[in-house]
Amino acid sequence: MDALISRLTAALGPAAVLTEPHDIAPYGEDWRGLYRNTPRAVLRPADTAGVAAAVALCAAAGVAIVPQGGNTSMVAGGIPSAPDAEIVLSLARLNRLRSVDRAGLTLVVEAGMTLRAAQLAAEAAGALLPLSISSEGSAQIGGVIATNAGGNNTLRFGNARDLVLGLEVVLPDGAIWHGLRALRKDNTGYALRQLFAGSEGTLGIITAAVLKLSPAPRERATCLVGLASVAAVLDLFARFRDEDDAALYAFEYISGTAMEINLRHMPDGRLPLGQSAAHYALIELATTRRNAALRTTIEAVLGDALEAGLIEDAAIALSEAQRLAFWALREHVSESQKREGASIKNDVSVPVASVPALLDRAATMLAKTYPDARMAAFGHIGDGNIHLNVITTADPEALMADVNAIVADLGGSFSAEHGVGLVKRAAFGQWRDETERGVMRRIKLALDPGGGMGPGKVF
Ligand code: 2HG
Ligand code: ZN
Repeated sequence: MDALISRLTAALGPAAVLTEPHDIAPYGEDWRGLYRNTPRAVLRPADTAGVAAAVALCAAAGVAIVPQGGNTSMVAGGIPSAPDAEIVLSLARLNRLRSVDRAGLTLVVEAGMTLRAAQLAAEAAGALLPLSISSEGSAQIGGVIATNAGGNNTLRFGNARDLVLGLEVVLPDGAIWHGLRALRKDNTGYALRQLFAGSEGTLGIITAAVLKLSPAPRERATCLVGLASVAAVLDLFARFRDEDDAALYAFEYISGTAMEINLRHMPDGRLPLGQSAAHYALIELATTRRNAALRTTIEAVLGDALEAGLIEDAAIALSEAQRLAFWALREHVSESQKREGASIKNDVSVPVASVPALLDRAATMLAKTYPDARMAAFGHIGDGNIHLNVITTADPEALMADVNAIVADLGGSFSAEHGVGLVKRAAFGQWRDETERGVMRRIKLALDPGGGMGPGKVF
């Protein structure tokens, strides 16, 4: 190990190689402080050549690497899989904007740039990077793509992989794949960019990406609605979709329990409604059209819904500050749940029409089997993705298995957007059949025969 550290120091410079326990400790812990595996060392290369050199040296020495971006994974995807076994390679210093093409609506950024910084770079060019997740201030582009992050705008723009046109990737042997093509059409063999998107750092290290932008919206309108049932939430969703599908950028859900916990832990959290409700929907319309009067559209849909007895209360944001305050309520849920005490995360998806059945059946199961459980569900209901989080002292594996059985019965997925990482490996083994896992294992073996890239993740 010492010989490897010397070679890495010679290749990357001493400032890029951390070995002191207090320097490396933060890289071995997930953001909730629930999972911890100390790395053997931490590498912080400054560019793609540095990443390639580090990977080649580690591969030659037979030492495994775990790539790490903003370390915001919900499934412990960014930390080592065992104590004192792997070297963490941080992409944080690869944070440059390489180029923006306004005419082609593309952005080329390095892996360590935060999603927020990439959004701002798009905005400065008069465009929109249509990917928004609660952790965007810390999450980095490389990790966002490697985990195929979803978030709040999936129903309109898709997940991270839908925005990837090209990639630059350091392969497990240290070779660089120069795939930064900014093409809308590139039908030349296997779509390798899509293989690396969502590979969770097990097939190579993404060092830069070409992202697809959209025109910047001229207008946005946002509302928060209180409702009595999940069925009513879905009914309201259908009404907005039927009214103006193209403008429906987000349709988010917060259960009454999740909101109550949230308001208790948010320093400036305030419900902008006259009364609390059993369920809430946060809805955002946006458009590039001129004079679209989206607020009038919202008023019309909510007016009809009120008349039909579908909604209890609603508030429309009247200023940008109010719009951001509404979104802060949604984006703080995760942090509030962390403060409330370790919740068991079930990032599940079902066909959207099955969401009421999912929540009903989960509530019944929890009441019967886990008497101390509080279900604090929220999420991206417009695309069928619910964060069915449960606050309990129960055994996480047993509880996740019970939730996943309901999800599978409804034709859903045990991980909608957070990936498999370390935490969902049992579910992956249980709910993906041998044929599917076998194909993935063969791909892994073909690209990483030595198993040195992100060991212990996914499989
Ligand atoms: C969100 O939608 C994130 O806010 C976090 O995906 C979900 O904390 C969670 O379970
Ligand atoms: Zn989410």
